[in-house]
Amino acid sequence: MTVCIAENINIMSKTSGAAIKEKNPAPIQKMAAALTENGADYLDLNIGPARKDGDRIMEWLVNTVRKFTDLPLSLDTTNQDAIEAGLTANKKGRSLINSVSLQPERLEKGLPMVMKYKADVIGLLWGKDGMPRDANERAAMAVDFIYQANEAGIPASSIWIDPIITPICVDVNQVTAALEFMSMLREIAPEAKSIVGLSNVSNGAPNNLRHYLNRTFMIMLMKHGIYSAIMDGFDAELFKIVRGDRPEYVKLVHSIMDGDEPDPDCLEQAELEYYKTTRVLMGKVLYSDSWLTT
Ligand code: THG
Repeated sequence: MTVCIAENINIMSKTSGAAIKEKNPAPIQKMAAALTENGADYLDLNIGPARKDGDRIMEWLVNTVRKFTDLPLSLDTTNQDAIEAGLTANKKGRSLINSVSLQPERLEKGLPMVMKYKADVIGLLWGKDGMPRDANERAAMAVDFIYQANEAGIPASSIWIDPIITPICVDVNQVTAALEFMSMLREIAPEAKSIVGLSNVSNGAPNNLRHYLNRTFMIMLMKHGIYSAIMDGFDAELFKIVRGDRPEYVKLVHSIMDGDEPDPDCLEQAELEYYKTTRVLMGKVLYSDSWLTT
């Protein structure tokens, strides 16, 4: 069962983002309680780059949610001082550092923090030259990250590899490459965990259609044994999929991935939506905002 990390407490979000900026605890605490109730396994606390006062913002945010949930926290920022402030504030709870990339200065500062605070770490496959171009580059970077982390004393089981998911409307080949890499990771490093930012795949798609892409992509990742996903913690249907309550759709999507070509005329409405969306995410049909209706 996939570990669900709620993405919703987030500097970009209308409600929680404004509350973080104003240091207004009530909306965030309400959200933390609701996400916990919904069954989230972790809360991602995303304060963005937070170049100014990042440490104080993260410390405040950790203390704010801590009063309302016992869930482990994913500390999401590129500001490493803010990560450390979050780790310190969350000393009694479990923390996941989101994230350490393969850029040398990130590794140098990030890996010792993992050891010092006995945290887990997301290994973001972003290197000196930016994003990996295909599945093989992702594999090489994953091996490199795990090797360097092991050298620093971090066991593979504390490493969560993130292949970087990018929007389907930008480049379907990057989506299929990330999926292909997922199937490779289990062989390269069976003990390492995996993680994706699920909603990235639907960034740029019309808001009312995003969940079709997110849910279908989740099922596709499950075929390759995805360990965890940063996802919309308010999407009840997505939780049902992840918790094993939608076996019929999982079976359908996985069979299409295996090469089955069901007759669309024999599918009911929900099945048809999964069918069309799977074909788009596999690159069999070109993405357009009207992919569900054409
Ligand atoms: N990998 C890792 N960390 C990550 C990502 C990743 N952190 C950030 C991101 N990607 C995952 N989190 C989000 C959070 C929100 C959205 C997408 C991904 C999102 N939000 C709506 C939007 O921007 O339109 C707005 C929501 C709102 O207003 O509440 O799409 O890949 N390691």
